[in-house]
Amino acid sequence: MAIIEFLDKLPLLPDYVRQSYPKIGYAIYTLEAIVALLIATYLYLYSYKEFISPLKNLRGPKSDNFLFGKVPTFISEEPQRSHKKWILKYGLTFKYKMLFNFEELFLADPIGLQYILSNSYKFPKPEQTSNALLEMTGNGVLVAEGDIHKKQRKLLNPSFTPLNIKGMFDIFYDKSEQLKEKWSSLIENQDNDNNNKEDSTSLSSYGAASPTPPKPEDKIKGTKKIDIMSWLGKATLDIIGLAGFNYDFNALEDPNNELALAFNKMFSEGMKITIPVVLQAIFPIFRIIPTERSRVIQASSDKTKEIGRKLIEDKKKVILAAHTDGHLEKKEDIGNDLLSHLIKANMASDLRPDQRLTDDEVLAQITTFMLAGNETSSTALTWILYTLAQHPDSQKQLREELMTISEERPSLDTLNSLPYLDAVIREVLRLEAPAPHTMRMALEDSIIPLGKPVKGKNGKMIDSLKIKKGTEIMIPILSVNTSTEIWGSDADQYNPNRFLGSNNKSEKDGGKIPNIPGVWGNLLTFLGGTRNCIGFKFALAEIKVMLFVLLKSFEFLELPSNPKIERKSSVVMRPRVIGEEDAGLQLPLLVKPVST
Ligand code: HEM
Ligand SMILES: *[C@@H]1O[C@H](CO)[C@@H](O)[C@H](O)[C@H]1NC(C)=O
Ligand SMILES: *[C@@H]1O[C@H](CO)[C@@H](O)[C@H](O)[C@H]1NC(C)=O
Ligand SMILES: CC(=O)N[C@H]1CO[C@H](CO)[C@@H](O)[C@@H]1O
Repeated sequence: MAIIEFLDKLPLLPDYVRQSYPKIGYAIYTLEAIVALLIATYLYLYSYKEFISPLKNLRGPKSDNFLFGKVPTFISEEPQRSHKKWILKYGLTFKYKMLFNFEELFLADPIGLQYILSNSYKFPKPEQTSNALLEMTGNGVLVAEGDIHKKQRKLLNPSFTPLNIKGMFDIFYDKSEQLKEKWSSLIENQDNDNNNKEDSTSLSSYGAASPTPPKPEDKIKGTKKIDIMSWLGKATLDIIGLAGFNYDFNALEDPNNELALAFNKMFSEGMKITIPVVLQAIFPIFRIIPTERSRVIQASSDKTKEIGRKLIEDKKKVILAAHTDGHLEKKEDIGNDLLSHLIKANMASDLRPDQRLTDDEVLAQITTFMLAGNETSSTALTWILYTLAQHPDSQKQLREELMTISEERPSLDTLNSLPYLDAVIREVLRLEAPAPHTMRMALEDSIIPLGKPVKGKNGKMIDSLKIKKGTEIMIPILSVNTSTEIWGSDADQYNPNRFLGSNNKSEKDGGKIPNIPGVWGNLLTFLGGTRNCIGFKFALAEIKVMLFVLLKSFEFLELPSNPKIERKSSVVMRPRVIGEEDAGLQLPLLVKPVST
């Protein structure tokens, strides 16, 4: 039973499989024989693949074992930490193995990345990634490839113009102010600390300040321990709902919104990695077997679609009504949300039928906005406030800059004219990129140019890399953001001044900001090239408004009990308190009204 014992040690094996061994009985022995044969074949192919790999000459860390490659290492420590070690050892480009010996190319080389990102249709997302996304969002702009993507991007781009983003400003302010009111009343109302002890995950604690009560030393008069992450998440969900498709989740008040519940269920189920999921990813034939996961996803996605279709129908009616009156161009008539702009663009009379999106494609954009625009923004804001709590001087300097603005609701242009606000956001998004990495796959054999050649196994320098069709490429957004090879010796340090006037830039670099092929601020945070983040100006505007409102009202301090925060990386990288894992993802800070 050696193999079974081995399987038993696998972290991924669900309990119900373990419990069913005795029942399976002698069939196991037959199975063992088959498995042994498979392993022999596998080992043979393993050495064969190794032998013919065009990446043969590229160096990289040794596998942890022949079945799982480097996966155990990535499970046991933050991948960024391993990446960093290996960059020091092998340079910006190397390879390692993942599950079942699949080779992955690690590419942090700016020139190489530039090449991949500007030829994005030749380097699509790997099939497992796009299948998982397809299941959740449908064929929206995050998933579509080639001409379909081009068509969608073209129709969506006008939704994100600065003019249209300005039209969403009231939503940003309304929700930021609503959040501010919530926090103010939590701080005033100190008595409810004991109410949220019972069950941290139940809906009854939905409006609680934090999932775990404050320790005695964290109870300081006039302040409150607040889990900023969940609260910011409610605000960003409300914002993407209203600004995205004129739908009020009202998450700041209401835990029971049906669309939010359906989507959350779909998302958490979709992100689970279980044996059937892994098998289905590797052997597509297994996809015909229905799993609990696909059932849950299907049910939630039906619900999501039903609500989305209704939104689209209503919107179309409004537009058609306005159109017969000859008012189509008047934007008051159709609403200022992303979906309205899209539907309007899609109904324009000068489009050929093949240039239009189908109703299903329009629908897919709604779920795409929910997926791409909620957690990313809330995570970004969470890390920004956390970093400011760790750097009180920087927080003070930023607050002083914001206080120079006397208007209650300054415009986008006014907010964009504040250099320190911009520098702080850039610096935190550099160090804490909400999406820490992404994957691509070569659609055909390709040659990738390298800006910083790396030494091959044969001792010669490699300045361009031949890769085979199907090679998977890891784009380590965060490691590029924080590589000392790229940013200089203070790459790990929070130093917003590196983005400011010449006196204040990173000394080691002599004030030089490196040339990274990102769409924004020389950072890869929003990626770059033809498939950059379409929402990046939206996100920055939203973040600036929220910070403006919140920092003028509150001071953010680390808790005196000084809990250790760790980073959990799935699709986005989010915080958790060590020792309070049961409470889920959270980031508690001490929030204190600004004394005036
Ligand atoms: C700080 C917040 C955000 C960050 C860090 C971020 C980051 C990213 C990244 C890294 C990608 C590339 C993903 C990949 O191709 O592998 C991306 C794509 C995308 N983002 Fe964002 N995003 C943010 C906010 C938003 C918001 C608010 C929206 C919508 C309103 C949005 C919509 C999208 C869409 C639709 C794509 C797919 C674009 C395409 O493939 O053509 N994002 N984002
Ligand atoms: C939105 O983001 C927040 C915070 O990250 C998360 O708790 C919430 O479940 C998300 N909601 C949806 C519907 O995606
Ligand atoms: C440079 O940094 C210092 C303190 O870090 C600050 O007082 C000063 O205003 C900054 N200069 C510029 C040009 O932003
Ligand atoms: C969030 C995160 O993983 N940050 C890392 C950024 O990179 C530096 C150095 O490369 C690490 O020290 C941080 O932990």
